[in-house]
Amino acid sequence: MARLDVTEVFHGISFPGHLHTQDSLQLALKFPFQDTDILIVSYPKSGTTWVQEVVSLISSKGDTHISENVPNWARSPWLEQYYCAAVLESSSSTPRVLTTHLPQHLLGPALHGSKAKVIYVSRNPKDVVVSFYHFHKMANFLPEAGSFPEFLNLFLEGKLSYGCWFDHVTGWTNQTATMNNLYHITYEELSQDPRGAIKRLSSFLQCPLVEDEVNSCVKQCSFSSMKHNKMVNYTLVPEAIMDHDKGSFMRKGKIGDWKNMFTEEQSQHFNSVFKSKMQGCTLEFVWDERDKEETRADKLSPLNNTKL
Ligand code: PPS
Repeated sequence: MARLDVTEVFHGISFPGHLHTQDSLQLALKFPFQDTDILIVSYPKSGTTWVQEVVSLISSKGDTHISENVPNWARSPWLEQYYCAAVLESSSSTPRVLTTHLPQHLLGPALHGSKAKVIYVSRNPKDVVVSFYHFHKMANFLPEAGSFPEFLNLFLEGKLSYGCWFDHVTGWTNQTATMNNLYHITYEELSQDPRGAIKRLSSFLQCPLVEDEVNSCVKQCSFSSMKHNKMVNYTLVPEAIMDHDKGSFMRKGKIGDWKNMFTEEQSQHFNSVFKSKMQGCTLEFVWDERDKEETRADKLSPLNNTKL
């Protein structure tokens, strides 16, 4: 299935036709979740692959065999992508780990009443848009990136593939009050306190780890380790689909890289759009690597107490 130039518009949101069909998207909305399922949910470029890796490692108690031998899309397929059903059929592993970029208003009904464990991953949106911009340059299944100012406007208008970041984050995180099987983890938390973040996630997944197992997870999911791991760095994807001469999937892996792309004016404009779209949202965001020293690990995530 190449369809590199095809875009599927589904409920007003654009999805790359290389990975999605109207049928696969429609099937996702009726996905029969099992109570034992683990679902990783994110807007693109928020740390999806990182959390996939952490969940694999936690589930295997720090054993790196799966991490080193099974591509991430085969161990935690995107449920809206066309190959998901085939992957699930050929795998007998429990719990099943699934991934999705779908917004809450579309996927919520399928999860209603389910005890599946849902992990929502978010990241500072300025870093998301920069990462997404660079990814558009190498991913031949996404539209042309255009200039950064053009791309930034499309992001702020919610017109990029996978829809609006603001709707995605507010839609899912608003559920934390009512869904006790939803856990919110942030890219920044994983970056600043990987050990603590892994321990908290393992406890949410009811898969407690001993110290050596935590050590192994921390090491294996570090940026340098994942950058060189073919099972997660997407170098297994053919050049025609992802052009690795134009960039790396594991690009920088940093907090605050947006400062290398945004002008002061763009940053001010972003802040004002952010303020109006996130009204009433209590999430706090880490905007800068320097916030690291000021941010205490115990202020980070679990559930509603989230500092982004
Ligand atoms: S996707 O396409 O939606 O699945 O992308 P996603 O995995 O959500 O995001 C890719 C960005 O996450 C960074 N990344 C990491 N950063 C730090 N440490 C680790 N271990 C790690 N793994 C992935 C990856 O480098 C992308 O961010 P940028 O800013 O582009 O480097």
